[in-house]
Amino acid sequence: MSKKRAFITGITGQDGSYLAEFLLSQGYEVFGLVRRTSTLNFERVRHIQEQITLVSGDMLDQTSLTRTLKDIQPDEVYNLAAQSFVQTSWQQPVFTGDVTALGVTRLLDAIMTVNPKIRFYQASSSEMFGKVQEVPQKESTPFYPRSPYGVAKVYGHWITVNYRESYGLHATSGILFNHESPRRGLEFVTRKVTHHAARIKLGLANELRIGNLDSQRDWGFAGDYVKAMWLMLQQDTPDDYVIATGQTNSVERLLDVAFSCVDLNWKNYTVQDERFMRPAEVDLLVGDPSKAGKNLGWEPNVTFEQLIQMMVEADLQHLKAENRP
Ligand code: NDP
Ligand code: GDR
Repeated sequence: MSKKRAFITGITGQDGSYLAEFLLSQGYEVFGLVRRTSTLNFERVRHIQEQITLVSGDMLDQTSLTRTLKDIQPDEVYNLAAQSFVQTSWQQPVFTGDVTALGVTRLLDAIMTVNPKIRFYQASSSEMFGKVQEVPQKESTPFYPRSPYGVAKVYGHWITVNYRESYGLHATSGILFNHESPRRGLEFVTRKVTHHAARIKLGLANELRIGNLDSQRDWGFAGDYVKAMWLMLQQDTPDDYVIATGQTNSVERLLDVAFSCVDLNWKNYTVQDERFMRPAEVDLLVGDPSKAGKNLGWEPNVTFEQLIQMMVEADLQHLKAENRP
């Protein structure tokens, strides 16, 4: 029997790299979309580059998406590409809408043109709940996005549902709460904190400038969450699922846990800085993953404390290797 083929947009990102590893372990042939850049940014997939095929294209370019699907003829498409940093979405609202919202329609349309039997996963986000209308948030909770990014993701969610209902596509929206890892971008708060805790411990920095300490997030491990994406596409009937741990922690607690890992008190090193405050904040997110537990048999394996410890240890190791004389 020939191998199943998966196409991943956003393969060079945090989730793309974990999903590619997972699909390879399931025996898939894995293809990924990459943007042309003057300097290569394949660090997260370098260790598997020989086992995957990277194809050039862009979520802004319809032709590249349709042509790629025609060439590859995938069974499953995972749309992880996005301008994914909430803060940047206020500086680049139109670009964020183009990639993160309209990009979804471009890809769905390419599927319609090439083969409507292709199964489709859309990377939706807990940021759609924004100013939350109920606690915890579940699939039926109304959306109230609080940033251009959140608004773009609401569009991506509904266009996925719309193509499913209009054309009968096997299209699924996974509403994932924050998930992190040692491969998380340095601009996101967990990695920023673990990286700085490690730098300060090693004497490479002496302060961490940070924004709102009170916001609360439901943080899980990216390696656990990519499995849920795959499980969703293995179901006979497409549906939408919340993926979360069900636990929430504040940024202040994140600081506590990360700095404790290196035996330091965060209060001695942290400075609050207006530049990291947002025009509108999402104060509290906590998801109810019970539908995913029941229908997909999915549950998270890594706790918040284990996750932060894993990230601090990885940062210490990287920094020691980088700074070895
Ligand atoms: P990253 O920011 O790490 O990765 C984003 C990926 O999208 C990168 O590979 C990036 O490529 C690619 N990309 C951006 N713009 C384009 C474009 N115009 N054309 C083609 N590719 C593009 O995000 P994550 O891995 O953390 O998240 C994956 C997806 O899941 C995103 O859609 C995100 O919004 C969503 N999500 C993430 C959550 C999280 O907590 N991590 C939670 C809920 C949803 P390049 O490397 O070239 O920049
Ligand atoms: P988020 O993640 O906006 O939830 O989006 P981020 O880590 O950027 O912020 C989480 C919370 O921490 C507060 N915060 C800071 N954030 C950053 N980045 N830097 C700081 O210095 C800082 N200080 C406090 C923020 O205000 C916020 O409340 C992530 C992304 O991965 C999205 O793509 C995804 O959809 C959602 O998670 C679910």
